[in-house]
Amino acid sequence: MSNDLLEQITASLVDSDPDGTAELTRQAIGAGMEPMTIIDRGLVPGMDIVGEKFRTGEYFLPHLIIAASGMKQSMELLEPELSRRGEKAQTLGTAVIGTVKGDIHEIGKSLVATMIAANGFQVHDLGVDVPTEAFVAKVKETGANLLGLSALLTTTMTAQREIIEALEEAGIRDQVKVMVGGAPVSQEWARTIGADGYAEDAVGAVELCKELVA
Ligand code: B1M
Repeated sequence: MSNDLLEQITASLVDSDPDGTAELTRQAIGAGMEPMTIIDRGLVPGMDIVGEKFRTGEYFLPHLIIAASGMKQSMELLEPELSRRGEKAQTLGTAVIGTVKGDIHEIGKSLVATMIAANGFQVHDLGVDVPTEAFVAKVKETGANLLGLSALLTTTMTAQREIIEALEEAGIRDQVKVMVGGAPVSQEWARTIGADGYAEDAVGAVELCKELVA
């Protein structure tokens, strides 16, 4: 039954039925499923299939936009559930997070932000298409000990390197641990640009953040 629901959630994203995605997510929550199970085994596979169909030319930009709206509606239902599970977490530090300039992919970054917040970080989410200077200014202003940089495009991941260089120029590189992530990003890339860590997904991001500030 629960596997059926997860498969239907995946299919609703692939079939461009965002209201269906939201309704099925509501049903999955009502059935007592864990929010991360719904995300990892229902929603993310759907987004991956849509992305792959876009890559091969079977789907076009409107398909991406509609799928993203389905995922966003579902995330709005799931975020309070994720936060509730982290209610008792202690404060581990202050994190600034955003998607780098030129990049408007929001969903993965917001999921990471929600999960970090649910696990004890005070999070300042700067949104998407964030200029390099805005990251540096927010780290200075908040005294953050963690900076999360999301990039979903091969053309924008280079901004992660730029931001690390800007932190060095501003003399605050030692104050803050830098975590990078996003589909084209890898451990190797993180090492190349001098980031402190790379996380593949939101659960990995939480573990990494805890390690980095330990
Ligand atoms: Co676009 N897009 N998109 N897109 N999009 C991708 C990324 C793409 C892989 C699709 C494809 O071709 N297969 C491709 C990138 C190719 C590349 O560069 N290698 C692509 C492209 C080409 C584009 C445009 C250029 C298309 C065009 O206009 N011709 C354009 C660029 C716009 C821009 O940013 N300037 C574009 C636009 C869009 C939409 C706006 C329509 C929409 C985003 C809407 C929104 O976010 N509000 C969109 C979508 C939805 C996608 C796909 C289908 C799904 C992304 C998503 O939300 N996934 C995507 C294909 C794919 O990824 N399979 C694709 C679900 C989300 C939960 O996962 O974001 O990967 P993800 O986040 C994960 C991990 O990556 C990680 O944890 C998250 C949770 O597990 N993670 C972090 C992410 N950030 C992290 C930060 C961390 C740690 C972990 O620490 C800080």
